[in-house]
Amino acid sequence: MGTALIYDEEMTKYKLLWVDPACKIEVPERLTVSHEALVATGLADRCVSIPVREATEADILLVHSEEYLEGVKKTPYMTLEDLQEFTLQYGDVYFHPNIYHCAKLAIGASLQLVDAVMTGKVRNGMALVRPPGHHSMRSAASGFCVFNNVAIAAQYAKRQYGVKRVLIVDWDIHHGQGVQYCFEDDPSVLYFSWHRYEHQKFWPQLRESDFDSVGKEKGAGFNINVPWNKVKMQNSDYLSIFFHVLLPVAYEFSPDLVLVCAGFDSAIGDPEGEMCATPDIFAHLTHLLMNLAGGKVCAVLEGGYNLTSLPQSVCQTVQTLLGDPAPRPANLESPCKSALESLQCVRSAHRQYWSCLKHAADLPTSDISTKRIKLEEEGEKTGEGEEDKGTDEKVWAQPPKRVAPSIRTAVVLPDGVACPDQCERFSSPGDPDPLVVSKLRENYLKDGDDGNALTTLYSLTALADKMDRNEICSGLVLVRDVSMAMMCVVQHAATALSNRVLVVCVGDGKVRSDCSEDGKTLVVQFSSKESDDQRSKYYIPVCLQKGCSDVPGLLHSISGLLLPLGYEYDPGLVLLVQMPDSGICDSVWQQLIGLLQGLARGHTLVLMREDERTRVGPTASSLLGNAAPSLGQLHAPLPEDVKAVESLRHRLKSDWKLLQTTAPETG
Ligand code: X5A
Ligand code: ZN
Repeated sequence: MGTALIYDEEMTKYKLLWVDPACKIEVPERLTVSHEALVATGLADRCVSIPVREATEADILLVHSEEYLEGVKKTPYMTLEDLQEFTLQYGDVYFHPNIYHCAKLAIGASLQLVDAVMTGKVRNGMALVRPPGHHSMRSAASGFCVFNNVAIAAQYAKRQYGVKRVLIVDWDIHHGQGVQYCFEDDPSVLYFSWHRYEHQKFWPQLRESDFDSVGKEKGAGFNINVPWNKVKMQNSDYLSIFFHVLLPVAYEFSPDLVLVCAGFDSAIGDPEGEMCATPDIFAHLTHLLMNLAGGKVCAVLEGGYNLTSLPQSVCQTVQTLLGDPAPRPANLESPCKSALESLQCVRSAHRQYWSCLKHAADLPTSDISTKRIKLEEEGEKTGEGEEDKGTDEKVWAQPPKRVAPSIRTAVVLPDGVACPDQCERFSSPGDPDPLVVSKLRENYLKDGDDGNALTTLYSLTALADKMDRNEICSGLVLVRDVSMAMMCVVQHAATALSNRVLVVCVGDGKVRSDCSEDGKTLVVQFSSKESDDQRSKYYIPVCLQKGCSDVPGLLHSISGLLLPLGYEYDPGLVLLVQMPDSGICDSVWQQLIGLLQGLARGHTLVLMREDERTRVGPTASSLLGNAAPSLGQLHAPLPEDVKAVESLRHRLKSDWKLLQTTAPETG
């Protein structure tokens, strides 16, 4: 199953014909440089190329009014003066004799993408379009947008394919007010947008772009606005919104389709956004969405005006859609104070609608309006008193080439267990190193163990070495005694591996917590047993009431705890261990594998007990990069579990900054 790329040069064939400083950045080159970068990197060739089509009037009328359509329809025949006058009724937009044609192609491209994904022709894809769409409203053009491509795509998916729930993720740096207005009272479409806001001083300067516009009537809770009140937000600010708002809510919502308003004016160097997130962040934003909706992700270009960061960001997005491991999320800093304030406000505004936020201890319930006033006052004295978000550095390194190892997934399986398609059976090359063998025999083997057990352990360490050296991406090893094999890898990591190892342990069982004091390994264990070991920064036991069998509880701790820890720790290898009788079901297990592959360039090594043969298929499939099956709508996690996660976050947030969900108190 591939990735669709939908593009047509025709959409470069309109431009601004008069002087308008507000519109001069929206140029045809935006599209040509993006497409050329995809071609030059070989990514375009790896995609399934699908032709655009012209939207029909019926398509357009899914979102727009007849009067508005009739107006736009006349623009191809207008004189320059008429076009200018027509333009004047709208804000920050221009018309051109060919823009109506291009606008129909932009919708058509988005609908072709939805068709290809919904019919299973491809798994996911991206449409490179002009004009963008998310600002346009039922009866108005706005912000370079003529028709609302993504809003129409969502309505189309509901009509044409009976899609019940659509998630729209708008990571463009502007608020897609057109999308918000379209679905405000509609609970079947969850709209998420972050946007430069600066206490309503930034375009489009709308009161309703703030965090307290949560949707109306039946749609209350299904509109999520994250206002950025400062510029220069960084990777960690973006990620913390994903971990602590978008992902938990998205999993609870359980979309059948994910549409992305993929604007890249949220990247560094953009003259509109003035943010500092680097192009590689889009690999992670994309990756984190790719296990929702069974992997059905459709990205549609919106903004992006820096002709260097735009193509880089587009390439990161498409390469991730293609399944290549994301680059390491290196050097994440603490989210800034202003971002944490926004995060806290959004969580607070939505806690009554989403059970994943309901029991959060850090959230006030009713004083949102007070909070808003307080923030507004602070906004008056622009920028003073708070930390300065660094220098004006707008230089960034080009993301390094993402080279995937030639072997994606290697397996070490007992005799008689078939190797899943596309995996490689791994056997340690050459003669075993006698020193390593004797150490293994001494430390890990019991008296009754045979030569097989030794060979398996030896293969395990050899596989870890190969992954450490980026020769193999991911691995699966079935062993007799998982605890022992885990300790064997941990020890090996301490002495022989060059990279930090994140150990994720699913299920009960004693894990030696003294193994990780030096920070070479970070151990997170999910179990039903309270641990007496509550002190260490590098051993984190997560106790869930029903252990790993409770889906919402486990998922809640994955997005709110494991992912932020993992991203900040930035391991070179993830060791995922399934303890006997962990109680975890296949679909959550697959979600966990999928999400963890955003770390360590996808270097995930899974350990399971040798009698877990029925899990080999699903596990291998996830390691190979296939999307995990959807979990369905989630019920509320147990209050005790939410509280347990909250208190762990509280204990650890001074050591691990991405766990913060509130702004530090100031006097
Ligand atoms: C799609 C998009 C931006 C409009 C900015 C107007 N529009 N000042 O990024
Ligand atoms: Zn934008």
